[in-house]
Amino acid sequence: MAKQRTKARALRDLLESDRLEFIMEAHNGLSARIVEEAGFAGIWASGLALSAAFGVRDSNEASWTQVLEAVEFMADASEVPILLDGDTGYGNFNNLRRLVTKLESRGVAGVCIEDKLFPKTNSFIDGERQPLADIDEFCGKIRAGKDAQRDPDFCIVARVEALIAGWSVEEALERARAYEAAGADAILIHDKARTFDNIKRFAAGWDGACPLVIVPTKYYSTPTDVFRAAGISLVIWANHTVRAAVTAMQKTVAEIHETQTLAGVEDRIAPVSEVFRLQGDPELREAERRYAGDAGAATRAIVLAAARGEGLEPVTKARPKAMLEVAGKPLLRHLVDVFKQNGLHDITAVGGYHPETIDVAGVKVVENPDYETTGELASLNCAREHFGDDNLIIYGDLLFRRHVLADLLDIDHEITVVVDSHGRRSEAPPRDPAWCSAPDDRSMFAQDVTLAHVGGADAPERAPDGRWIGIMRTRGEGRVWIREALDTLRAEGRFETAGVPDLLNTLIAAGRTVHVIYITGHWLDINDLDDLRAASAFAYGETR
Ligand code: SPV
Ligand code: MG
Repeated sequence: MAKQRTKARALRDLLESDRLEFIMEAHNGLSARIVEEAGFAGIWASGLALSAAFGVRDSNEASWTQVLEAVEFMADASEVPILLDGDTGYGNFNNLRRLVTKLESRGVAGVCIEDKLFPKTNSFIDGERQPLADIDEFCGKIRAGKDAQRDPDFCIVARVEALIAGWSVEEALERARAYEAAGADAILIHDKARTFDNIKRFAAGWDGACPLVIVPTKYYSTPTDVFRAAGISLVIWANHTVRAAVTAMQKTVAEIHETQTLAGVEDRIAPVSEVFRLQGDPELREAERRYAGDAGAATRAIVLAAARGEGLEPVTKARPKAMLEVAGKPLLRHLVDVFKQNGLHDITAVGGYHPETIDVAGVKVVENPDYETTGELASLNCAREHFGDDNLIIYGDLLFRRHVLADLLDIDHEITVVVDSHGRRSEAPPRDPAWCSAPDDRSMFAQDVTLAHVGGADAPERAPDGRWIGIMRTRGEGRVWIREALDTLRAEGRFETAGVPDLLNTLIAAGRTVHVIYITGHWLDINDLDDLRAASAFAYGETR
């Protein structure tokens, strides 16, 4: 197996690459991940940004161990190499040795140290008044750092502050040559001028082998091609992540403070789900499934709740059928309560009509934006990321007694559906009629019955054995079978408008066994205003 490139090697490759490379500032784990996701091949752990995020000045007010802690979170959150802005090394050669050792142990790829005195001040604050380090002392520090590193690829970037402190380009070059001789892996030449002129002269006069690194914060209007032409190796965009965050935070909190509501800002800020994603929550869900035994493998419920509901228009002007009030709470709330009583806590509803009104604690909502022109399977497909090994797929307009679900959860087959052998006697013909391998025989305990067909189209000639009530469960391989059946429907051009009965019939046609558990009543669905009235009585405990 090929050995994975270390982060230190990756930073070295960036410095030594023959094209201009870029790294971007980050100041905590979250911003590190954002920088990496944007495509940057490396991260600048900026002293300015880190201290700003801590709410202190860029004057070594945060201790080096506090910086170390922050940069460790950044290294954990990202795969790309981090170059830490190590200021002056937080002391003398000995402090730098300890810093290098600790950085290596935390997965940081390199450190940049500047030739100023501890405690340093940010280069853009009274730069001229800042004393430079003695060249020999700084060279000793570089040598000590290089001797301390264990990984030969760990990089020490020597930062020349001569131009910042008002010294000449010649002084900067002399220092850079000394630092290279002391073992530096690259030279960062910094300037606070608004033009690139000084650094261009520096680069032209640079006769060393070390790659050159720049921080164009002040001369930002210089075209990037000019840096290329000057032979620069690495550009650091040094503080724009924290500055972007500052502007966004200031605007948002000011508006919330002024308006005393979240309504105006909600659509302009990242949803909480995006924060979860950046935190790596999907990985934890997956790990729970693998490692947390039963709890992790728990059944997930996918509720199809996109429909407004024909026959219910007077009461569904502003919400889908699943959010209709029944006995004092939305229908979906009743479902969730039964799920929770049966140990189902991973619940996703697929919304379509007024999805914003689907607001039930404990329910994740995904949207089928095309619900008006597509069918149930298209909605189901919108929830595919929420599928696990064990899924309950259920219509959102049902009420049923707790035992219906408890019995279904006791069964171990790949695919199982619930069929009511009493049907809905009031219905003629019944919705979703179901034909099974055998009728419901109450005298037989745990009879093994399979589904032969569901729905009116292409139905067998004989009377149905009951009615499919809109609940199915898939386990293990069943999920793969469903994916295959969806592909078949797609290939036949039927996917867009197909319903769950089409899925079941396609599974059966493919030779998959769909098991049946029979029930006799103890449930209802809501298709008209009469059903809605009956639902209240049912929910209050009167079975029909
Ligand atoms: C930093 O990002 O902390 C730097 C670069 O050191 S600068 O702020 O330009 O000095
Ligand atoms: Mg700094």
